[in-house]
Amino acid sequence: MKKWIPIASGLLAGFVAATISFADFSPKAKTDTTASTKSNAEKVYVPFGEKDDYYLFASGGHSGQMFIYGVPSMRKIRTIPVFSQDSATGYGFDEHSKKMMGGYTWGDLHHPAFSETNGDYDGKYMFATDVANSRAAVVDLKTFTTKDILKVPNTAGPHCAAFVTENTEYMFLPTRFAVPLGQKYESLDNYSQSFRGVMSAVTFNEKSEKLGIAYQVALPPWSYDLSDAGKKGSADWAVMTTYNTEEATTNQEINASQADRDYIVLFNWKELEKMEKEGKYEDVGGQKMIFPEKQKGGIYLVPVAKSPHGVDVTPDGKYFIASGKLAPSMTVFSFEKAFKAVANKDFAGERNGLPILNYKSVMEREVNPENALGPLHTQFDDKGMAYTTMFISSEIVKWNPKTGETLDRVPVQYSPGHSVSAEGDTVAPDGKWLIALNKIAKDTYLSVGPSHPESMQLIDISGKMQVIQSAPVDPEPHYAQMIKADKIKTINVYPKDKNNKDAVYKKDDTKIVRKGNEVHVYGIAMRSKFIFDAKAKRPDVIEVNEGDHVFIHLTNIDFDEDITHGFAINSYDLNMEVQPGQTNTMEFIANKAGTFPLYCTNFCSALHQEMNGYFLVKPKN
Ligand code: RUQ
Ligand code: CUA
Repeated sequence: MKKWIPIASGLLAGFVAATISFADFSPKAKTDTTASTKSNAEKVYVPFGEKDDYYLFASGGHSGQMFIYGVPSMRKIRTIPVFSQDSATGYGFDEHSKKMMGGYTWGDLHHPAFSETNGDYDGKYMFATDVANSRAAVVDLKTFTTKDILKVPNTAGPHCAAFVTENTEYMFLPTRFAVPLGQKYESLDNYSQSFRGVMSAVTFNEKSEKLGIAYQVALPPWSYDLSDAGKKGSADWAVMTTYNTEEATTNQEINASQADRDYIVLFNWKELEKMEKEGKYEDVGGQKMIFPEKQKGGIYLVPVAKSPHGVDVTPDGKYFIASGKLAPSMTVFSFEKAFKAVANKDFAGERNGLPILNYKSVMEREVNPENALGPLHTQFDDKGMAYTTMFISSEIVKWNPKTGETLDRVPVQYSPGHSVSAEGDTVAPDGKWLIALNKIAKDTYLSVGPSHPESMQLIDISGKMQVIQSAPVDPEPHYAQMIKADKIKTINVYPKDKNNKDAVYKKDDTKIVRKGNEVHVYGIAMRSKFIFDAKAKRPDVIEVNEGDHVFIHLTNIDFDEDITHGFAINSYDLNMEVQPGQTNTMEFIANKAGTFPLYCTNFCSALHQEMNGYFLVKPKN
């Protein structure tokens, strides 16, 4: 085993990545052979005309977006704008997406989660949360577009989400930063009395395609970190890690690392749901807030090695595994033992009114692979084996949760945060592939100056672990999920929508309507022209008065896959997209008088360059 330990493992907690040299760039992984006769290049090569087996949905971190890659080719296919404006698609400029974004211009997207049916990814929706502006979003996988965004009150940064229960009943959003209820002003001297770490039970209605909040829980003022839902026998439960149970209000680096143990919060969401149904909550600014120190019986604490970062439930739903980023061990806990401890009131006291389960009664085993440092997150394969990322010793460790035995190790370049395995968060992972999501790329790619992209390394886990491909990702993929490609069924064109009053499908129906100082344009985009009013002398010109409130409703009548049109007005800082068959609206005040060319931004035909017109704004006087 020793030979697998990268250079960095000799160093302790100091930020080790900086000391790793290029010489460590995976020469062992490259020369190591497996039973497979295929070369590594062949394994990742997807010939023209063939498609990847898996979609990878990677969080785009503080770009606020989601990135789609194909696996095993590791080719980037698309960016889905979610929490930030995106001029490539006009997202955040058109009326609908602008409204969804709720006045914010950016987001920090961390953990994407697929919708699930019976604990398996169903390929219908993808959820994500925004740590920066406390929002939750849902992406429709028929169109790869964001359907709804919800601003979550009383919460400041749901870093620990998203994760969904077995049938997408709930997505729980615990907060990373504790704040006073209503996020109102409060002196930090009153932190312990007045601050709370609120968790929200977010629901998704498939019919209306809207997110909502069923209830919230006012947890102690701690920081909550990555969480996971139970599976099968533990499906009614969920777990999340905590840190800063010290309740430090400054210099957290030191002050939040004092206590030897923090907690895993173990909660029964069926019990919380019952409390909500029975009215056992208080109204806090219109939210149903459950106070667990008053409503007992839904939430328990389990002591865990200090400042844990992640907790993951095994595919069989029997265990939850926590990794202590400041303690070099993974701790395996048993759900069955936890249920027994709950039933027997096997408590070791209380914290903030929450019962603490006896560590010894719930803990199954502590696992300490030799010289493995900085364990963060765990994924699983088809045989139930665990793969844990080691941030400090820069490697992936494969081990058996049932015995604690270390099975394999592979160095990665460098400092992996999460890793993701094929269908890894389901009740039946696929094995085959694991991707290390590395925080530091260093000298992996052509230099782009002092700052580099992050990197994703594809690891073949069908035999002895082998790093076989690497792709830059920019910025960091906090987490990703990998789904079988054939589970996703996209549409080719948007169908005609008779109920949409803004849609126009025939040239003769185009028109410009004025109501006072409101101007509504009902236009079409087609190869290779805009028609705003077919009866006008110049059908591709819009003329308004300075100060008019303008609505441009535009329908793409090319019902033809991949023929997308864009619409931009020069110097007006406006831009939107209409995909095949889609209707979209742009709303603005014509506050600048003058002559402004308008044009299609998407190269849609040989005469795309001719797809333009004028937006004329007559001055007030
Ligand atoms: S995090 S590197 Cu934003 Cu999931 Cu752990
Ligand atoms: Cu339409 Cu270019």
